[in-house]
Amino acid sequence: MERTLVLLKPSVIKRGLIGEIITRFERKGLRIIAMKMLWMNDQLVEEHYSHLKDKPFFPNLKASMQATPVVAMCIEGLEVVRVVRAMAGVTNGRNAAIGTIRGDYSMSNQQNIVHASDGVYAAGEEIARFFKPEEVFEFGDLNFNALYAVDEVEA
Ligand code: IDP
Ligand code: MG
Repeated sequence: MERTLVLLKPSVIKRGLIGEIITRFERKGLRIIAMKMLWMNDQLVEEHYSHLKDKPFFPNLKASMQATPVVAMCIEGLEVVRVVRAMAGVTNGRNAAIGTIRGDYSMSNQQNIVHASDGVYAAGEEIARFFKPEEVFEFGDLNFNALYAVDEVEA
């Protein structure tokens, strides 16, 4: 089953929206298989946003990601990388479709509520960056037959 990394950014923690955002992933039928609160240090922010390190807004982005701890989650589901990106909406909250997380909770390009891995390969790298293998849990099939058709999931 595919996995992705989601971060609830400091704006979520400041605004008291942790439960509300997590609930959206649970209601969709996705499974949280790892979760922790942590303060992102300089190295972690620089690695996580290495594709943006030369952008003029990088110092502001870095400070915003270190304003409070973040909540990191590993989420599992069929095609979960694409599904969670679709749930997040486009980067700028002002442009994100209403009904997406950013569209419903953000008015900002930077303070846009969640990070979500943008591809399966990146997801693997990002999960390993935030979680040790023993912090990611496997716990049986639970309600799989309520979430998926039998021919959608491998035995
Ligand atoms: P994504 O989060 O939608 O994948 P990226 O381009 O990977 O978008 O950018 C990572 C994060 O950097 C964004 O979520 C946002 O917080 C911030 N960011 C991206 N572009 C800008 C910008 O033009 N101004 C300020 N912050 C930005
Ligand atoms: Mg990105």
